[in-house]
Amino acid sequence: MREEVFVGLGSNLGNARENVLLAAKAVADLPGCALLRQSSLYETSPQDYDDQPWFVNCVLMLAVPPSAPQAFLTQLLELERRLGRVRDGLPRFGPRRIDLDLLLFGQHTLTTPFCTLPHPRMLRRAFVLCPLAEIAPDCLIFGKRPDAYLAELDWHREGKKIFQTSGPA
Ligand code: PH2
Ligand code: MG
Ligand code: MG
Repeated sequence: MREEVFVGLGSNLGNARENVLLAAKAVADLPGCALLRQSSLYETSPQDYDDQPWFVNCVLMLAVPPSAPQAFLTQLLELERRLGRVRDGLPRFGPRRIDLDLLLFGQHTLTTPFCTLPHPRMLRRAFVLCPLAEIAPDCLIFGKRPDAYLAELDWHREGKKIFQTSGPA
């Protein structure tokens, strides 16, 4: 039995496309992980902190050996550091070289200071829901598909560009 896991990737510092592709490969290469699907890369308007460059975002679907979600998240955060993520002194929701967010870990729901599942902001972010709908249109989050959540948001897309009015963080 392996867990079906979704990871969101984002970058808006340096060569954002290259950062996301490199990170996707590094996540897929984690011990025991198998990459099942990788979404397209999307250019996305910044959310929650407006004064920063557009992001490149994508979502991965992986099969992961059974473990605690917290242990997998710890591996993702370690990868962020290896790939040059710096957190000190930078604003929350601000620019970053690479961001790896654990979106869904099987059917686990969890609310702890370190790890909340499903990811607490994913359901109001078109830059997560749109790539998720591309690779897993039938996945259910609290009983609803990604498209149902997208229909509740003020957003639009032009090809692989996603525009969303930034709401409250
Ligand atoms: N990540 C954030 C804050 N805002 N906006 C976009 N478009 N893409 C992101 O990945 C993103 C964001 C904090 O993690
Ligand atoms: Mg994030
Ligand atoms: Mg993050």
